Amino acid sequence: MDVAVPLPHPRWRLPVLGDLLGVSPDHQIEHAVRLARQLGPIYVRKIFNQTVVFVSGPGLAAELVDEKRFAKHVAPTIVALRPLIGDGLFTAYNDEPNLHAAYQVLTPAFSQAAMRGYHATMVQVIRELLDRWDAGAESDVVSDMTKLTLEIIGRTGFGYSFDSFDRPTPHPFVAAMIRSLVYAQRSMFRPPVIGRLTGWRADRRNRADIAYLNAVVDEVVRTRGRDGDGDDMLALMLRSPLDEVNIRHQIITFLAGGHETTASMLSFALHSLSTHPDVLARARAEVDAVCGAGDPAFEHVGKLRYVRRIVDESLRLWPTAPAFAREARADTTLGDGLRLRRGEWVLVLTAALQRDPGVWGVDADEFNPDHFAPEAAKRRPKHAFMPFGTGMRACIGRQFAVHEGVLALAMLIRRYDLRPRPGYRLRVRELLTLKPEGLFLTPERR
Ligand code: MNH
Repeated sequence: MDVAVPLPHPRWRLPVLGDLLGVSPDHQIEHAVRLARQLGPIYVRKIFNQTVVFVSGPGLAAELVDEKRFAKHVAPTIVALRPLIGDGLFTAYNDEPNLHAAYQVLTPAFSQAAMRGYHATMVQVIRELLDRWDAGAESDVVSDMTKLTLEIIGRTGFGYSFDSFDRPTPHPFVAAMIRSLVYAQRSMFRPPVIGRLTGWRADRRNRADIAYLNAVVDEVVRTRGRDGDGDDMLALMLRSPLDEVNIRHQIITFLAGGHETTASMLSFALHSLSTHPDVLARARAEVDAVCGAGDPAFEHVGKLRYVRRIVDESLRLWPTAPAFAREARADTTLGDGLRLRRGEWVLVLTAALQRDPGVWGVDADEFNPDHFAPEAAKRRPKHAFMPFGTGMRACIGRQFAVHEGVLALAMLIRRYDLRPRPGYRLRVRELLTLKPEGLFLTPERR
């Protein structure tokens, strides 16, 4: 990488550790966002021997979304997941043959028609959560949203129930998955040699977790039978030319990617609704007007415009996948001075981009769904909001997550007021994705 104009960087830079000193692996994103505020729309950091460029300005972002010049980069954080999910959709390299084979097979599972097919199952699962919440006990929100979204992806995509609501805490699949995500994340912040010596215990644990995750997947497939019918994600894959190992990778990718980010999104949204009863009241009035008394129908979901703004606003403030990487397709210059050779890459820090006061106004840090009112959206640069990434390899599950999110919020706020714990202040945890920490709400029937 060649910098014509020197880029801003943090003040203390040490050999070996680079700029990493004093930053816990659990607060990398928070730290990166703070640096963006201090240093501006592009800055550079040294992380061990790796130079990473962080971009958070809408002008530079607009260049980076140009698919003729840039493509997804499978960044080190994603490479770290390859022992678990190999050439699955999320972790595949752009030129891997199975990537294109998987698109052919799986794209139909994410069409509007497919969403229509999943709708009744989503409603059914959400009703099971309502049954639990009707008891009126305080909810451990992240735990409950994790049960909800894992159950939804399990049943819609794979015809498989994790019996989530009959368990005190989410299925052990979730714990094993989170441990292996954390392991992958931490493995990046281990100093090269010392890390290898001190990490053997974690390595062993991780091998056991991967074996367990694979066993769960095999159970999901066995439950179906090799030539099972139906047209869910599993059926499409089992009838396809994708090989067994790749199908395994895809199943873990969809079970993990399909629930974790969405659960966090819903948790942040419920937190904001609990602290903004006016927003909740307005959304509830919309749900009453659009859906009437019965279960929301498929067609209703697209009409819940204000609830949709709540989902978008949550993803703006807390993009649960807070960054993505873009690599140069050919030698090029980014902005007015960063020369990138083919294959060199930069990180788009969505978490900072989406709070840029120059774009979002003086209340950029405030929860206000009217940031997504149509007039406001028209005035804003297009690439200031990218919670699902961009281009060819943007999130395939976007419509799925939005449909599920709007539907779940609608059914919850229609029925309950949300009482926060007195004095709770939002704390954000980073476990590959962002999620609220210590969030408890008491649902009260309206
Ligand atoms: Mn999802 C890619 C965010 C829900 C499955 N997802 C991405 C990317 C982002 C993202 C950002 C792009 C990463 C990159 O460029 O490196 N995803 C989200 C968020 C939510 C979400 C914020 C919920 C909210 N994702 C879902 C759901 C599923 C899913 C639900 C599946 C059911 N996501 C994927 C897959 C990819 C992906 C698979 C990889 C797609 C590809 O590379 O072609």
